Amino acid sequence: MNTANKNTPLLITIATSHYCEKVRWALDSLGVDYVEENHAPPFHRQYTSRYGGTSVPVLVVNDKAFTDSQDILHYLDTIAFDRQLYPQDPELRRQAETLEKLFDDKLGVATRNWAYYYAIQQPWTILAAWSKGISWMEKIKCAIAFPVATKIIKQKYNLTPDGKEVAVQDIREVFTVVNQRLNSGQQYLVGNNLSSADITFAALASFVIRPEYHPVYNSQLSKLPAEMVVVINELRETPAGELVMRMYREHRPK
Ligand SMILES: N[C@@H](CCC(=O)N[C@@H](CS)C(=O)NCC(=O)O)C(=O)O
Repeated sequence: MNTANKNTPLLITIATSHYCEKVRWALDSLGVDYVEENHAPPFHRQYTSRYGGTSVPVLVVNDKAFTDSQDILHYLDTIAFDRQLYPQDPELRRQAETLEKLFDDKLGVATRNWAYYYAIQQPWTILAAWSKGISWMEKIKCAIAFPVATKIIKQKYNLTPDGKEVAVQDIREVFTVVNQRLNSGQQYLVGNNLSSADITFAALASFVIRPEYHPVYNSQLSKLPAEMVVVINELRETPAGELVMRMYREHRPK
């Protein structure tokens, strides 16, 4: 629950959401103080709708609210002093924003659908994930609504074997784009510094890489279904997968 004073930015999240991890990482990397308020789907909507949003993350700062992760990063970049999320050079900035959009629109959707496809087959896992950080009252409501909520999510995200195959295909396509950008040994996706593109890629790919130092997910694969482990191991071996692991190791503040 929000206990900070009213000037402290409030980040409304579902704890396990990778779009929320993207914004959390940006806030942490800029050293911005904030309070995170976790909710479970579909109850998050009760809180996001107050600010005109449907999905999480939502960032509320004084009388302003930002309801999309890229808008949040743009805003944070305007208040940052010594570090930037976007390159100063206009052409590099354009490249970072274009990559971020591709990751938001294609990679984040695909990795979520892929991870949900397996998680939904283990109801206790998903209930535990949704319950992270939420109040006792919401935990009870979440348990009661769980059968209906999972049914809705199955339909909304097309959590079928075919839907999962489409998701894997989309993930591989985005990884190919990233592998091509890294083919001359670049350390970062754009220019010579960490940018929104690296943070977004690493956060949104974290379901399929399971890097060490992730604040929510464990990097151990032993409890995951064998089919997931095959894909994770394949992607970890790629330059893009190595980038995700290195970004978490070197740039994800505790
Ligand atoms: N384009 C949005 C996507 C955010 C998004 O899809 N969030 C998911 C969590 S992973 C969500 O809130 N899903 C529940 C819903 O849409 O009601 C962003 O970048 O902020």
